[in-house]
Amino acid sequence: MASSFPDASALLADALLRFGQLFPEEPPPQVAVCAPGRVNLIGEHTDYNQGFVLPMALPLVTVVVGGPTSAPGVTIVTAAQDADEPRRVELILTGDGSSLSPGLPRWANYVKGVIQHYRAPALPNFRAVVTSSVPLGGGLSSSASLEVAFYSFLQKLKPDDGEKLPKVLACQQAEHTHAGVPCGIMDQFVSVFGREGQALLIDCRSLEATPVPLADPGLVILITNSNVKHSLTGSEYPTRRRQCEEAASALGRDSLRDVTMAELQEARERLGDVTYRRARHVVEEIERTVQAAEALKRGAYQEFGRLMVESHNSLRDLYEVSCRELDELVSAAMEVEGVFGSRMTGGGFGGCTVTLLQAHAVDEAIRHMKERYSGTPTFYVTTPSDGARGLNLP
Ligand code: GAF
Repeated sequence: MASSFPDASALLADALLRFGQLFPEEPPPQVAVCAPGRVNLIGEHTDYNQGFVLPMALPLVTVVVGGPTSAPGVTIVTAAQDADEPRRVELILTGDGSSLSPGLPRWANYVKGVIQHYRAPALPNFRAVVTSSVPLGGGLSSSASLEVAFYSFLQKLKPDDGEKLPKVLACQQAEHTHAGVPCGIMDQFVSVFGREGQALLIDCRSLEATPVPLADPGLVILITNSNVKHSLTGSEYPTRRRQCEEAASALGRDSLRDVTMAELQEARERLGDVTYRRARHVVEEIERTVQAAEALKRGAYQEFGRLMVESHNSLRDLYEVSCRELDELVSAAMEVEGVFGSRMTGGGFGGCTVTLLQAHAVDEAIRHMKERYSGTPTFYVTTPSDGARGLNLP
């Protein structure tokens, strides 16, 4: 059986209850917002190379409730599972801004970063409670969902111009400056712009997105959490990014988006084996992503699935960001009849796989993956969902 997870209204009810218990002196929350995590269907490690990605927003969301206060300072409490301690932080918005510097607990860094990069200054003091159904460190962008949800919360407290792209960029900046991850634009983008029933083909150079309909009742998008925790703050993600930049610069280009396989082959010796393999993954993955989006538009699921598996193999062998557990889950999924394709999703080194399959094959796929996997997986049957939004208060 796939896991059931609370929807946005169940999370909202929980957050409101907690708010009342934590802040009995305050009036009930006047603001409630949510922002989704994402799963990337294909186009991995291409966003910071100005390439294409094809993610969709998830029904797994982070919810923030709260409101302005006449009391001093800002207090934020998280009820998100697995958040590190302490779960309550107090911040001072006036003065030298030192309380917004990154530190511990780690979950609060995303919030501090967003406050720092929020584009309408002079926020009022506030109280807020955060809760989430996006698994932390599961490769489903729990961090982007927290950043975008919190930014959306601030927009309700002290409105900015409401423009969506600057919001995406500010949240990405928050991740760079406060979480120390030099991430691309994909996660924050789809958490803001995601649409129900659609994946988004995002051109990470022009920042234009083309919706790709994905609402076939005969088709299921199954996410499997390996429950191997991933952390992108280690050296691997920045190292991959640097290797790509070195490859592009050795070829006289701004990014690998403009490099062809013929050019790469020709420069192979000059680049050295590791840099060549990293760049080859990116150049081929960009092309695969465009082809996959076309295939999805045509309903050519077999072709899409084949490209997913090629993507996984490339991430495993050329980019070297997979791990034994993810490989096991992908192999197991591909043994089940009715499965079109499966691959690791997100930054890698643990986290989740995404599998595209016929609806009738879901139970068997879950059973088989459980049996074949050496760890304890969690399964989510998901559908493409809306991006950040306000929630109605009761
Ligand atoms: C992480 C990053 F945050 C994204 O920007 C992207 O690079 C992804 O890893 C890999 O495709 O989620």
